[in-house]
Amino acid sequence: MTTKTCILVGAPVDSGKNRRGCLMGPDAYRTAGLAEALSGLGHDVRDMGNLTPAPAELHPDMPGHVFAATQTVGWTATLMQAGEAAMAQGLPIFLGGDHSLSLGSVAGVAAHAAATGRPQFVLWLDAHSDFHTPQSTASGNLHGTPLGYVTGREGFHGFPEVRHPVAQENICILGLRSVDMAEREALQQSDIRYHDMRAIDEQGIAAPLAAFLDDVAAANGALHVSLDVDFLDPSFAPAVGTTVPGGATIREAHLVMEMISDSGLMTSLDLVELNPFLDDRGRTAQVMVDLAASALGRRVFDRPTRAFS
Ligand code: 5AB
Ligand code: MN
Ligand code: MN
Ligand code: MN
Repeated sequence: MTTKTCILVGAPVDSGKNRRGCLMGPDAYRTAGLAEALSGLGHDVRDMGNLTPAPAELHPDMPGHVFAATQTVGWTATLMQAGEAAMAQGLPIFLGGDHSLSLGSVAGVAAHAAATGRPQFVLWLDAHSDFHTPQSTASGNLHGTPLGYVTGREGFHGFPEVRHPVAQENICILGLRSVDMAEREALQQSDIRYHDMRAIDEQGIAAPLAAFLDDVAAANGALHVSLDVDFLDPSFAPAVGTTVPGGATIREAHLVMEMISDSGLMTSLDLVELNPFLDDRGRTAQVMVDLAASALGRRVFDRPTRAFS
């Protein structure tokens, strides 16, 4: 695979839900050796350090049950700008931080794609669909809203305008096993493609992913991959606030990343929802670093293995 310039963008966002700890995520990835793993694969790695949220104000129409909206508005403005700028320099890897960081990261990379005349595609690896609006969320946690925001759903009062919404048909969600009723209705009426864990059990994970990657390639699209820790089964990735049993196995997750790498299509990546406060001797941080390495070319063999004769 070709060598990339990987831009590490530290985004210690912790405002997307009220359980604290995701702010330690960027440093946990650094401690687990993300930069060294990627430079060991031949990539040029630049660590931009950690961002801080822009000052923001609360909009009077933001529903009162929404948690820490002002801070997430500030993060969204910061990340939108940083994401668009980083795309001009290489392949940004957003080190979360909770999933509310993707309101900004995805909107930012989509603005860059629009400026270069390419359609933006998004692969969402998650137990949840994160398609709420501030009105539909019952928990009030904005980490459940990024796909709602970047597709241009209404009700994000006070947030930066989404000038280049991602087309619903350009989004594929894999790993679903916890979808709220309001999201389920909205998703079923949308053109987003989604594959729950039952479909993956029945058909495997490679077929739906290959079909999606073919479409990205045919459209010469830019591909953003958003990896939520809870996509993975909590038995080997416990460091997340929203564990849901029955997630992707370690091999399913690596296969996804290896296929992404083989496709050569990925243009940006989020590593989100890691809560190091809940980890077990760093094992979840290490799994996420290993998965990022697989997405960027790590292989056991550099050619197909031969059968014994
Ligand atoms: B995550 C839930 N749907 O809205 C909600 O971890 C969970 O970024 C959202 O995928 C989980 O609070 C957000 C119940
Ligand atoms: Mn998520
Ligand atoms: Mn999730
Ligand atoms: Mn979560």
